[in-house]
Amino acid sequence: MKHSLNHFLKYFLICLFISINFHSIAQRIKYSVNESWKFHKGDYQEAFQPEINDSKWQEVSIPHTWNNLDARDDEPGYYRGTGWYRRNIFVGNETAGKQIHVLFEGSNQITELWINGQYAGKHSGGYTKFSFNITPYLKPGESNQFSIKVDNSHNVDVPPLSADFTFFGGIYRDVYLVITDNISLSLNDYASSGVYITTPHVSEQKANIQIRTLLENNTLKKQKIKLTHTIVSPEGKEVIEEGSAVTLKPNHQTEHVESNIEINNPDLWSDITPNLYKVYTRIYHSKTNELLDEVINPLGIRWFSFQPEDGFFLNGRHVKLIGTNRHQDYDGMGNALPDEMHVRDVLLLKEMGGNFLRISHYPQDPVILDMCDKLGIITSVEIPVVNAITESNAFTDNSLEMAKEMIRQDYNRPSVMIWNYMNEVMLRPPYEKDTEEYIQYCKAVGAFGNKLEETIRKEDSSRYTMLVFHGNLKAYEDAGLVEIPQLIGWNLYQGWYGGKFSGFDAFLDSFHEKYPGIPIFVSEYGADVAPRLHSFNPKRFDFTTEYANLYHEHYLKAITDRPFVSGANIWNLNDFHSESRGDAMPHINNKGITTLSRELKDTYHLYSAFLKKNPYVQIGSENWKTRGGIADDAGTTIQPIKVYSNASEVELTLNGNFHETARVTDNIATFDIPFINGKNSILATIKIGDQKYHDFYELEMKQVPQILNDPKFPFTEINVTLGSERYYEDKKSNRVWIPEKPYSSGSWGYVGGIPYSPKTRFGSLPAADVNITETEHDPIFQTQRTGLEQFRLDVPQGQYAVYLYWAELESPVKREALVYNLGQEIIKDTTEAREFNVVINGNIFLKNFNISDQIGAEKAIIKKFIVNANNNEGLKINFEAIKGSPVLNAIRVYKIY
Ligand code: GCB
Ligand code: CA
Repeated sequence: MKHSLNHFLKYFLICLFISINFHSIAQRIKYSVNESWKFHKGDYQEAFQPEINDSKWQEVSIPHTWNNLDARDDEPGYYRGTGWYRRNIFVGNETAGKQIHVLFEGSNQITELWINGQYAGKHSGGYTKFSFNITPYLKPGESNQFSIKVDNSHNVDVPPLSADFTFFGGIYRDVYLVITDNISLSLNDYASSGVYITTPHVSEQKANIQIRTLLENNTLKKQKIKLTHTIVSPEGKEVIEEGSAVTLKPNHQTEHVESNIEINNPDLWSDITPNLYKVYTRIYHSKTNELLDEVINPLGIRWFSFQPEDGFFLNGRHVKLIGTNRHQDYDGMGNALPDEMHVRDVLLLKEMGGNFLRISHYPQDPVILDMCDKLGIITSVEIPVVNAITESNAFTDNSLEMAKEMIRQDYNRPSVMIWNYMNEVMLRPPYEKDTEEYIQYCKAVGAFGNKLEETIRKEDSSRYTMLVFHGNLKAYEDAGLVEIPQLIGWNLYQGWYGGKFSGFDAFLDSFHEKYPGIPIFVSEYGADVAPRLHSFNPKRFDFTTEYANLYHEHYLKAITDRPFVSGANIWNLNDFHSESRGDAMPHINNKGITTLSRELKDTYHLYSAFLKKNPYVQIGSENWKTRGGIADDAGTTIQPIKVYSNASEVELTLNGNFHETARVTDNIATFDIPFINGKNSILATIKIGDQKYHDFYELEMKQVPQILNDPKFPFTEINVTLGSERYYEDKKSNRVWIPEKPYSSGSWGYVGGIPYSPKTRFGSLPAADVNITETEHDPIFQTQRTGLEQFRLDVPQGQYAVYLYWAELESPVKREALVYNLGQEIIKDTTEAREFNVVINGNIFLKNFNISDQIGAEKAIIKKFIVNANNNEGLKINFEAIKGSPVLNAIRVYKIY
C-alpha cells in the first residue's frame, strides 16, 4: 500500500515536473538520479538481470564510495574490485521521441551500464565525465531497471598505475539524466557541451571570438534549423547575437558549424577582475521557430603567456602565481563529496589570497572549475598518468582518450591555462637503471610523451602544455621529455625527503642555467604536519607544525626572490588519503595546509599574511588548545609563539598583563610567552592607520613540576614520550604528552639509552615511519628510547598507576618500498632479538618480556602497573636487559592516592 502510494506520488511529481518544462520552452531537461540506489560490494555475475532480488542490498545514495572506511583501518590495502549499483528509474511518456542520455560526472574506474537487462555502455577511467545515449534501451512511461557495475581493481592499461593517493572506488560524483529533442547540440563528443569557444585575437580594444558548434540530427529527415550564439556581458546585457541557417543531413550526429564574432572594448577576465561573459547557444526549427535546444558556456576574454626569464603575464600584466594543489577527499568520506564541499575548498584557496590551482592529479568535479572561472583562479588540469606508464597500446590509447575528454569537457573555461599529462613519470621505472629494458622503457616514455603532446596541441593550441617532474633531472633527460612540453613543473622536496632547504634554491638555479629557454614553475613543494604534533626543536620528518613552518618560510622566499619562477603550487591545499603511508597519521598524507577536515594550519596563515591585501593578524598554532610543559622557578613555562601579519609590528598581551611589541619580518612576529598553569589568553593587535585589528587565542597550559615532591605544586600526572622532542596533544582525553628529559635529583626522567632513529639513504629519521596497529595515537608509539636502564620519578608517597607504552619498531618483515617514497626507504630493518625484565621499586613486574614474540611488531601495547611508592623512594622503573637492548616508547604516571 505504502509502496504504491509512493509510486503514484513519484509519478505525479515527475509528470508535473515534465509538463512544466516541456511545454513552456523546449529547454533540455537535466536532473540528477543520485538517490535510492541498491549497492552490493563484490562481484555478482547476474546482477545485470532486471529480475534478481536486490532487496537485501545496502541502500546508498551517490556520491558514494566503498572505501571511505577501509582506506583508514589497520588492515593493509583497501578493497579494489567490483561493486554493483541497481535501481529503477521511471521516465514519463513525454520522453517518447526524445533523446535520453545518462551522464556520469565521475566513477572510479571502469563503469558498465545495463538497462532493462541490455548492455548500454562502458567507460574506462575514474576522473572524467562520460555519457551514454540510452534512448534505445528505455521504455517511456515505465520504470526502467538500471544496473551499473563499477570496478576499481588495478588495471595495467588504465592510468594511474600507482600514486601517493587512495583510488577510492564507486560512483563518487553526480549522475544525471539528460533529455533533449531529436535535433540538438551534440551530446556525443566526449561529454562536452558540443560548443567550443576560442579567442584567438584579444586586445583591450577588441576580441575576436571563434565558436565551433557540433550538432546532432537523430531524425530520419533532413532538418533546417537556425543556430544562434548570444553573448551576454558580465553585467547581464546582451552584447551581440550571431545567427546562421544550417541544414542537417538525416540521422547525422557530427555536423560542425564555425562562427566568428567580434566584441569591442571587452571586459577582460583576470585574477583580480574575473569578468565572465556567457555564451547562449540555441537552435531553432527554421519553419516553426520552435526552440529545440540551448546550452550556456562561460567566456572569459584574456590573453596570457609564460616567459622563461620573467614569469607569467596575464593581459600584459605580470602576475606571480601562488596557490596550491588539491585532492578531492575528506575525513571519513573518501572522495564521495557533495558539490558544496568542493566549492568550499576553492573558497579556502581564494580566501587565503591564492590565485593559482593545480588540479592534481586528475580532473575533478565540474564545480571546481566553475568556481575558478568565477573567482579568477588560474588553473592547470591534468590526466592521471603518475609514476610510470605501461608499454602497451591500450595504456596509450586510454591516456589519449582521457586527454581528449579533459580538453573537450573544459575547453571553454577561462581559468584553465595549462594542460598537463604526466606527473613524475620517471619516479618508478619498472626496470633497473642502465639495463636494456630501462633504455627501452625510456624510449617508450618519450614516444608516449610525444604522442600526447601532439594530440593535446592539436585539440587545443590556445593553452600551454606542461609536464611535471620530480627532482631527478637526469631521469627525464634519459626519457627525452625535457624539451617536449611548453612548460615544466618541478615537484621539489629538498629539506623534507632529504637534503637541506637550500638545495631547493640550488636546484632551481641550476636547471634555469642549463635550460634558460624553458619557462618553469614549482608545481609541488611541501612538508607533512600531523596536527597533533609540536616541537621547539623541529627536525626533518618529525611531522610537527614547527618544522613545516620553517620549510615553507624558506621556500616562499626562494620562490618570490626568483623572477624566472612563474609561480608555485603548495603541496597540498588539504591533507588527503594515501593508504600505504605509515606516517604520524597513518594512511594520510599530511602535507596539506589544511587538515582532512579543513582546519587551517599555520602554513595557511603564513600564505594569507603574505598574499592578502586586507589587514591581517593571526596567532599561530591556534588549534593547539592544550599545551604541556615544565614549570620553571617563576612558575611559568616559556614557549615561543608566531604571529602572522601583513602589518609592520604586532602588539601582544597575555592574560591582560604581560605586554610586548615585536617587529614583523617576512610576515612573522615571534614572541616568547611566559604561560601560566591553567587557562591563558593571548591577544594580538595590529594597527593600520588608526584602525586596530585583533586576533585572540585561548588555551590551557598543563604544567608538570620540575621537582616532584613540592607541596606548592602537588603531583597529579605526567605523560612523557621517549626518544622524542615532540609534544603530542590527545584531544579526545585532553591529555598532553611532553618530550623526555634525563633524570636529575628530585625530578623525573630517563637514565641511559639513546633515541631510536631509523637510518635511510638520506640520513636518519627522528621517528619510525610505520603504521602502529591497534591505536589511533601512533605518534606516542613511533618514537622510543633504546637501551635505557631506568625511568625514575621522585614522587611523594602514595599509590600510582604507571602505564608503560611499547611498540616494537624493528619489524622482522622487510617492508616493500612505498610507491610515493622519494628516497625515504629505511635501510636497516632487521630485528634485534629483545628480551628484558621490568622491575619497579625492586619488584619484578614483567619477566623475560619479549615484545615481538609475545605481542608482535608495530603493534601498540599499554601495560598498566599499580605501584605503591613508600618510604620516599619514589618510583624507580628498571629495565633489565636479558637479550638485546630494552626499549620504552612512552610513559604515563598518574597518582591514585
Ligand atoms: C610528489 C607527488 C605527490 C605526492 C607528493 C608527496 O611528488 O607528485 O603525488 O603526494 O610528492 O607528498 O610525496
Ligand atoms: Ca558534482
